[in-house]
Amino acid sequence: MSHSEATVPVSAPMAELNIAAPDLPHDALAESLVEHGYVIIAELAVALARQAREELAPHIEAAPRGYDSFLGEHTKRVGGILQKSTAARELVMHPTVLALCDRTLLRHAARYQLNFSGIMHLEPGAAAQPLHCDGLLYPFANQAVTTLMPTMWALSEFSRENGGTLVVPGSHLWPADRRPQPGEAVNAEMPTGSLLVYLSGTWHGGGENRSSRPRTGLSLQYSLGWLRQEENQYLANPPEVARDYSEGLRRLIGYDYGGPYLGFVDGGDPHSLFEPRSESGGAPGSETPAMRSTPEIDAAFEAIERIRCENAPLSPETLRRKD
Ligand SMILES: O=C(O)CCC(=O)C(=O)O
Repeated sequence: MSHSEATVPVSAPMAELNIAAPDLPHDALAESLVEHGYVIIAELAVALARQAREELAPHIEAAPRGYDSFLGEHTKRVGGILQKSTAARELVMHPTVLALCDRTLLRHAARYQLNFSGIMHLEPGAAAQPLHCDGLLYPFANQAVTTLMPTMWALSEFSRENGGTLVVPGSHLWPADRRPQPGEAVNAEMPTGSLLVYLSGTWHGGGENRSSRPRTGLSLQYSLGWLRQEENQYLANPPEVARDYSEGLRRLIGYDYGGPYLGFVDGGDPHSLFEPRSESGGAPGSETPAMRSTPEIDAAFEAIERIRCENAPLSPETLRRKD
């Protein structure tokens, strides 16, 4: 979330949305995302979305409402989702989502990580949220470098009436001083189990819930590995909790290097916390606990050298280049 906001635009009437089928090849999905600034993937994980909604229901019930127009006086928010829902642990590692992270975030970092996990539950009467770009959390004058890939899972139906997320198509390529105007935003309309994916530079916000039922979204956001995470994943998922997660999930939430050397523990891979210690005290396979050069770090440095030359907006053409 970012507080650098624009006044609320009225959404465009009957706009045509950028909706993709769940079996569209990942390259085509990624190209569509960077071309439009968002893509809706229809019914990507319906059963998991229903399970997550059920697992999270008591937490939503107990959550307080927001206290300002950004957090929403009729909006309930729940964080630390991975501890609370086993289905969310699968959604966060969904292969289609990770394939999109690979294609977008690895252009500007050697690793990516989970940045944020949160329920955004809009009750009837919720007003539209001021539009904003999530990338404005960071002090770049413009949004040329894609720092985040936010996603929103529809845990209920999303519609124009119930406050389906407002997105402004193409706004990820706007100059820094351009602000959305009335009619430029469209509501992400999608059935339960669908996924809205957008970019750090895409203007968006919660819609107005004019219906008689709540709208429930699960926001899972991914960021470049060299950035500070918005939600503190180590406190949300301390080692004694993360121990029960898969290795891939532990690494995704940050028990891993964020880039060459970034985040080391005792000079080594932070994931070694979860691995049996060798007699020398280091993780199996390492020379000593203070070892600082591994093939992984070398590979990350190589990636950084390439990435340094590419600080430009993503486009379908840059994604097609495989170098
Ligand atoms: O609820 C939504 O649809 C989006 C909310 C959002 O963008 C935020 O709270 O930062």
